[in-house]
Parts: sequence; C-alpha cells; structure tokens
Amino acid sequence: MDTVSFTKSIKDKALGLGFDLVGVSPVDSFPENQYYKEWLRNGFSGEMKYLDRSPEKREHLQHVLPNAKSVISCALNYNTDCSYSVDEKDKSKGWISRYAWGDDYHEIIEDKLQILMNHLKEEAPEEVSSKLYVDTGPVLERVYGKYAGLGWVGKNTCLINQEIGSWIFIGEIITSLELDYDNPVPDRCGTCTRCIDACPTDAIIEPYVLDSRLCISYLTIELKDRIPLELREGIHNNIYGCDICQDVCPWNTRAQITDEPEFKPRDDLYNPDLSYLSGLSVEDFRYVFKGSPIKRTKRRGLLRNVMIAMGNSGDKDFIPHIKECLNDEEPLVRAHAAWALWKIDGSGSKEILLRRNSVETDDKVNEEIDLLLNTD
Ligand code: B12
Ligand code: SF4
Ligand code: SF4
Repeated sequence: MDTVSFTKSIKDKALGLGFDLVGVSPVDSFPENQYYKEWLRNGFSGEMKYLDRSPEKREHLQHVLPNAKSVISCALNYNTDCSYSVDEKDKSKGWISRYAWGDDYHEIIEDKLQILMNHLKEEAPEEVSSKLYVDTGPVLERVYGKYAGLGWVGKNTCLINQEIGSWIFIGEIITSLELDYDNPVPDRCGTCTRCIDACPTDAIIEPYVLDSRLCISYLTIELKDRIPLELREGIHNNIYGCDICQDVCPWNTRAQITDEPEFKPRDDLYNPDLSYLSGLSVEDFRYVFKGSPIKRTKRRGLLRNVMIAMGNSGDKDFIPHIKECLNDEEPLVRAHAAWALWKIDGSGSKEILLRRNSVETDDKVNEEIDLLLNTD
C-alpha cells in the first residue's frame, strides 16, 4: 500500500473507532513552540510544575520517541444536549464543567488509541515504533491538532473545529512512519473578542494567551492550596473547571452532540446542589466520583470550591452547611468555610471567627481568619 492509501486506512480506522476528527502532521518545531517557552518564563503555568520540566521534549518530539516522524491527532466530541453555564442563573447550584459530567476521558480515549496503535503496527509496511498520549504527555496537543488540520487555536486558546466546535478532547499517536500530511486550517476568530470579554477573571490576558494563575479551571482543579482571596468572587458558582469562554464562542452555537454514552451527565453532577456536595463524606466522595475526572481535586479540593460558591451565592440558607464545614477534618475546607461565612454574614460571622476555639484551628485556618478580619 502506498503512503496515501495507508494514511487513509488509518484515518478510516480512527473514525470507525468513534473519533470525530482525525488528521496527520509531520513532527516539527512549529513557530507556536516558541510561545510555550515564553509562557513558562512569564510564570503563566503557576503551580503546574510538570509543565516546566520538559520544554525541549515538547519542542522536539524526538526526545520522546527517537525516530519520531509523524503525529496522528484524534479528537472526540464530548458535548451533550444540556444548557450552557452562561444560561443557568440559579446561583444556589454549582457548575461542573461540561467535560467532567460523565466518565474520565483519559481512559476512553486511551482505549481507542491503543486499538488504533495496534492496527498501525499490524498493517504498517515496515517495522514501526509508536507512542500514544492523552493530555498528560509532553506534547503540545492543540498545536499538533492545528497542524493536523483538526481546527484552529482560537483566542480563548482552545482548538476549534469549524463543523463541531471546541467541545473536543485531543489524543495522539507519535510514530516513526512517514505518512500523508494534512494542512492547517485558517484562523476563523476574525474580529470577535467574545471569550476575552466574557472571562470573569480576565485570564485571557491577550488574544491566544492565557495566564493559568487567573483561570477558574486552574484555580478549581489544579491549584491544591488556598485560592487567593482576590480571585474568589470571580469564580462565582464554578466548582470544577469553567466553560464560559467556550459557552460564548459563536462556533459552539450549533455544536454537535456526542455519540459517546460515557459523556452523558451522571446523576447529580449537572448543575448540582451545593448543600448535597458540602455534606459528602470521604466514602461518599469516593463512591460518587469513581471513574470521574472530578476525583482529581480530591474531596478537600471540591469542598473548598463548594465553600467559595456558597459564599458567592450570598444565600443565608447555606449558613448551617457552612458551619458544619467549619469543623471539617480538612484545614483547607475549614479555611474556606470561614471565608464563606464571612462573605454571607459579614459582621455576624466575626464573632464566630474571633472565637477561634469554636473552629478547630491550625496555621492555614489562622492565617485565613487573620486575612478576613483585616479585610474591612
Ligand atoms: C495545562 C493545561 C491547562 C491549563 C492551561 C490552559 C492553557 N490554555 O494553556 C488549565 C488548567 C488552565 C487548563 C484549562 C482547560 N483545559 Co487544559 N490542558 C492543559 C494541557 C495539559 C497543557 C496545555 C499547555 O501546554 N498550555 C501551554 C500553552 C502555552 O499552550 P497551548 O494552550 O497549547 O497554547 C498554544 C497556543 O495558544 C499558541 N499561542 C500561545 N501564545 C500565543 C500568542 C500568539 C500571538 C499566537 C498567535 C499563538 C499563541 O501556542 C501555544 C503553544 O505554545 C493540555 C494537554 C496537552 N498536553 O496539550 C490540556 C488541554 C489543552 N486542556 C483541555 C481542556 C478541555 C481544558 C478546559 C476546557 C477544561 C475546563 N473546562 O475547565 C480548560 C480550557 C481553558 C482554556 N481557555 O484554555 C483540552 C483542550 C481541548 C481543546 N478543544 O482545545 C486539552 C488539549 C486536553 C486534551 N487532551 O483534550 N488546561
Ligand atoms: S476557562 Fe473560564 S476563567 Fe479560564 S479563560 Fe476561560 S472563561 Fe476565563
Ligand atoms: S469567542 Fe470569538 S475570539 Fe473567542 S475563540 Fe470563539 S471565535 Fe475566537
């Protein structure tokens, strides 16, 4: 089989496995790789230290696979037929990001890529070495997606496909085979700035550049410690990730719906009740989030975020739940419960907070309470 027919057969296989998009690019040092180093130098990766470790691998994939020649990029649509966060006004509910309503995408995509990689090895005209990654590898997945023709990198930094929008995950196979390459598609953002205007924390500091330290997705998922006081209000009711800069994107107005049943919302995770989540024990958390991407924050991270959403709601009905969390076993949760109480009840909470022995304190909680009491 010649290169063109062989590449086509691989793409057919990928589509047959359920991927919505597939394309192929050469392994190269693309101009965007330079932005990555600048991004790291500016500190935009925050506490995600794993991103700092291997910029040279991202720039030269031969450091990942010595004779790497091509990257087969695949995308899977995760959009379900549910409303967008910007249209949901009930602030007594939390918002979990669209991508996390169902099962963990890493496993779903990895399984499909493994089958595709076996097929590649079996059918290849020569000895082949290959590696697959979904999300966690040292690959600039959006950039490779762009050069494989899957879409363009928008001003919100997401990969957007003209037909199906940006609710897509990306995974890829790096291989030693030379294949028939696709061309990148043009940038279709034009003069639009909706994502930049809508971002509540101004995390898109200029078109195509995101400062993770300001992004709600980073703050609620990746940051493991206390969330900076000045950023909490902007988080509103987002308790795991954020969809806003994609909700407002015109290319998602008619986004297609996924065929994958695993991405359908699990019970209670679409626009969930905050008081239900604040009452989850360690065992409940393990049970509810088994196989879900949400287990990444651990219980303490999720409850920290729930406390922020409760505080932001201004709803006094949450006070008994927040008070329960003032005695949580996790200092991180107690600290954010103190903030939530202060946010809803202002001077009413001061007494409780001043009587520190009513809250089981440690350095983290003490520091938080000092900050709050010095705020007004
Ligand atoms: C770290 C990370 C994050 C960080 C940082 C995000 C970011 N924009 O960099 C945080 C935690 C904030 C995050 C959030 C999200 N993430 Co994320 N994340 C990653 C990860 C692991 C690495 C991304 C990275 O290297 N960032 C560094 C920046 C510099 O690179 P980049 O975003 O690829 O940007 C390129 C372009 O913007 C361009 N560029 C940069 N500057 C400039 C300047 C100019 C002038 C120009 C022209 C171009 C340009 O070059 C850059 C590469 O050098 C990837 C997986 C992977 N291995 O790639 C997933 C990934 C990017 N995330 C993904 C998802 C789904 C999300 C969320 C939607 C989850 C959510 N709902 O909360 C949000 C989206 C937020 C957003 N607007 O980006 C998907 C994206 C799918 C898509 N359609 O694009 C990926 C690919 C995971 C996957 N395998 O599917 N994520
Ligand atoms: S995910 Fe949310 S916080 Fe992050 S850039 Fe987009 S709108 Fe802003
Ligand atoms: S909202 Fe507008 S500027 Fe932002 S990514 Fe979509 S098309 Fe581009």
